[in-house]
Amino acid sequence: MASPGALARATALRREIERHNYAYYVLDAPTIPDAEYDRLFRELQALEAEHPELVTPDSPTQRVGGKPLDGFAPVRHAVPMLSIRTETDTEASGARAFDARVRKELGLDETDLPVEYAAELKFDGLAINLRYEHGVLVAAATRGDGETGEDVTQNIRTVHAIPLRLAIDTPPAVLEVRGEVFMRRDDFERYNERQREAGKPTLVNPRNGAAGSIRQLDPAIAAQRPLSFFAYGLGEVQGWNNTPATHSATLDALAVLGVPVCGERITGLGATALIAFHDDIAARRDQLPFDIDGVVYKVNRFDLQRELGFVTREPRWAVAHKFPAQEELTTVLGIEVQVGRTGALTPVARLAPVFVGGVTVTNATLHNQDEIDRKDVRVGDTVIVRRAGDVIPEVVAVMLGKRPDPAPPRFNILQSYPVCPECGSHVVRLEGEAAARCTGGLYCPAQRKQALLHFASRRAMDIEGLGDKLVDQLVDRGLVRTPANVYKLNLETLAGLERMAEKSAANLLTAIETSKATTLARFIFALGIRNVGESTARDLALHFGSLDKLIAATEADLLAVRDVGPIVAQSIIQFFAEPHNLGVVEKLRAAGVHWPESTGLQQSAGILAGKTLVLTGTLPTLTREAAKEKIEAAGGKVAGSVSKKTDYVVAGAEAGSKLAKAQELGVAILDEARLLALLKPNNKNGQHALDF
Ligand code: 5U1
Repeated sequence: MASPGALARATALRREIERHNYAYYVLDAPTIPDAEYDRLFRELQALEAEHPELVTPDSPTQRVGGKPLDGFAPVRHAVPMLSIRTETDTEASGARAFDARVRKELGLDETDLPVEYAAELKFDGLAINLRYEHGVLVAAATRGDGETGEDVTQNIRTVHAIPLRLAIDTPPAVLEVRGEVFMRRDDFERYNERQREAGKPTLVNPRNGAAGSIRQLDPAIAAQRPLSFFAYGLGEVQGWNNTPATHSATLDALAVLGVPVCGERITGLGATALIAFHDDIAARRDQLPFDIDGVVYKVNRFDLQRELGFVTREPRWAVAHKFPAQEELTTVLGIEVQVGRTGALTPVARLAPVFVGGVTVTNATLHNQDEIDRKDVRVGDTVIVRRAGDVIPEVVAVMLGKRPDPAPPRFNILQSYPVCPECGSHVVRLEGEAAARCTGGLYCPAQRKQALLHFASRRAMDIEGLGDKLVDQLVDRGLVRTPANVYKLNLETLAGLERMAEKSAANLLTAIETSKATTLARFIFALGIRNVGESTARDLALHFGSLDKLIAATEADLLAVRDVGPIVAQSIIQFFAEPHNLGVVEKLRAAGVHWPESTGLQQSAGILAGKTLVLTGTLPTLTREAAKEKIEAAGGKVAGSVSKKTDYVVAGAEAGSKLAKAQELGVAILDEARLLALLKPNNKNGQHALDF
């Protein structure tokens, strides 16, 4: 038997955890760190494990999901769960028609005042009835046929936004709350991302995510799905003091009880208020954190609702005013690719025209090969296509049951597009990358603007004044096709461009001229080879010393360069394997772009291979970092302390105990000049400092 202290502690923990739950899941404003929440939760779990008699149905520990079920038990609703009439006219006239019907039924004419309405969102999820007895959630059921639903209490308990106990000291004997369980878009995306990473099945859309989770026989699975809830009405009510007289006041009262209620709602007079709400929400629909398929208008006063009554299972006092659907069915006529600014090939489904999200859609993105494989999209398939606002339409899922027989072949980007449809360069897919890419870099028209901007950027060829507005004009007017054309620009051409005064044109020409004298590292970086950033370009320049050596390098040669791995090596090889890219490089050289070349480090590469050096004291010109870089580039290793294994100690001013130790052990000692001489490229035969 639990002590009064244990009981009090369990009660206090429950209250506190539910308070944090409400702040986190309903208000979206966490009040304590996750670790602290976990600590409270674990304390309650431990208490309940020790004293099982302390477990209550409203304990937060009951949210984790119990045993799998064989099926859902039928539940007869105490008050039928009605459906709502849908106004299919998505224009303002839809709201006017509803107002006109209500006024007619209430016997109002033009001389009477406008009717007061409550307007709210039509959530895209699953309708649920929550039954609270004496403030505790005792049952939850789906709508079913309106008379009888399914008992989904176990799964509903896992929805953290739904209170297990109402926040009221003297609760009604019975309070049934009706509303919608749904999944926020960000939760849906995050969930799917995690599933993809784990190689597990993803959810088709947030609505299916919500409905599928609640109708999941294993509550433990439902518990992993991030669901939300908003209330929009009542079922059976017994013993509720001060029952509100209007719909809007009811929702306000539910919010006070801790039940989530959506803030996007208004009360207003007549059709004008309804139309304003409809248009406002339609304009912001895509910015809402969850999907809706329209708005709902309700006569606000309950006495008028009662007067209006029902037709079959639909009340006369409410209507759902739909927005254009965001998902429709259509067929895939073909699959093509679009080449993006970075050379990525995005597969696009060509669709039989379909009206969705307010426009006619004929194309939808398929993202990449992995997505095509995951959804198994094939030409001829019937697919669900989705368009939400400005978002590019996408193929959500294939209706496999409607696949033609015999089944069309799978689509493979590399097989269908071995070369880029824009420039004819080879298409490759590098290991670890989702996208297939065109290797045409500098030459590919689709990548032209991006390639030019990168080429001219400060850390590349540093052509001041060649920014995006100018690049747009130069490329759009066909004046520049590749970076080599930049060196052919003249004053007359430039001065003819928009917003280009003669002075700016002259400055740009000077910048172009100055950029011709560059370094090999900058030039390599400017080429925009995939995976070759500034520091890799520097390493490559240092290692090879000349562009021709880099162009001729094999994979093994490239792998010998510091920090170059197989992916970078492949990118470089593929870039120079493309004759178009070599052509541009040659034209740049012919235009006068030049840099000092050297024999590179690769001849002396390994001059310090296997050698361990220790740096001590202050060197006259080199920083410690610079000295370390040079030693490592020559294959040497820099250690922190001197031992018998040390090959050289490089000593500068105020060298201390390390120098003494080197002398004691007879380790060779170098100064900076000797180190540099050792590392010089013309120290061809690898003469070591000891031989000086
Ligand atoms: N917001 C909201 N959604 N919704 C759906 N209110 C609302 N009311 C409904 C339904 C089916 O039905 C009542 C009008 C009975």
